[in-house]
Amino acid sequence: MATNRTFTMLKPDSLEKGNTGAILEKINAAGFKIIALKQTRMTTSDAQAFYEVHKERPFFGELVTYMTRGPIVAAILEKENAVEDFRTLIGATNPEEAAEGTIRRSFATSLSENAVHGSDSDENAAIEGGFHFSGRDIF
Ligand code: 3AN
Repeated sequence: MATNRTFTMLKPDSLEKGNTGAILEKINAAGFKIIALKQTRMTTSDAQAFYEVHKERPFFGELVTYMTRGPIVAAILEKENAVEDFRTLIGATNPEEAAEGTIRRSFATSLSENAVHGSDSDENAAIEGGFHFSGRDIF
C-alpha cells in the first residue's frame, strides 16, 4: 500500500544556481506539505552510502563528487500518493526527456546534474528520510 511520504534533495547545482526558493515553491504549489527541511552537506561517505545501490555503475564516482561538492536541501514531503506524484512532478532522470513544466525540465542542467532527487518507492522514502532526519525533526 502506498504511504503518504516521500523524500527529496535539492542537489548542489540547484543551490549553486539560487533555485532553492523556486523549487520549494513548485513543491508547495503541487500540494506537498514539507514536514522536515534542512540545508546540509553530504560527506563522501554519506554520498557513497546514500547511493550504495549505484556503486557498480560507471557514473558512481561522478555522482558522489557532484553530490558532495556543495550544500543540498533535504526534505520529507507529505501528500497522498507522495512517491508517485513527486516522481511525476520532478520528471524523467534525463531533463531532455522530462515533460514540460516538470522541475527537472525547468531547473536541471543534464542527466548527471539533474537538480532534484525523489525517492523511487515507499520503502526507499522511509530509508532516505531516516538517513537525513531523526523523528524529532519531522512535524
Ligand atoms: P533518479 O534520480 O531519477 O531516481 P537514478 O536513481 O537512476 O535516477 O540515478 C540517481 C542519480 O544518478 C541521478 N539523479 C543522476 O544524478 C545520476 N545518474 C543517473 N544516471 C546517470 C548517467 N547515465 N550518467 C550520469 N549520472 C547519472
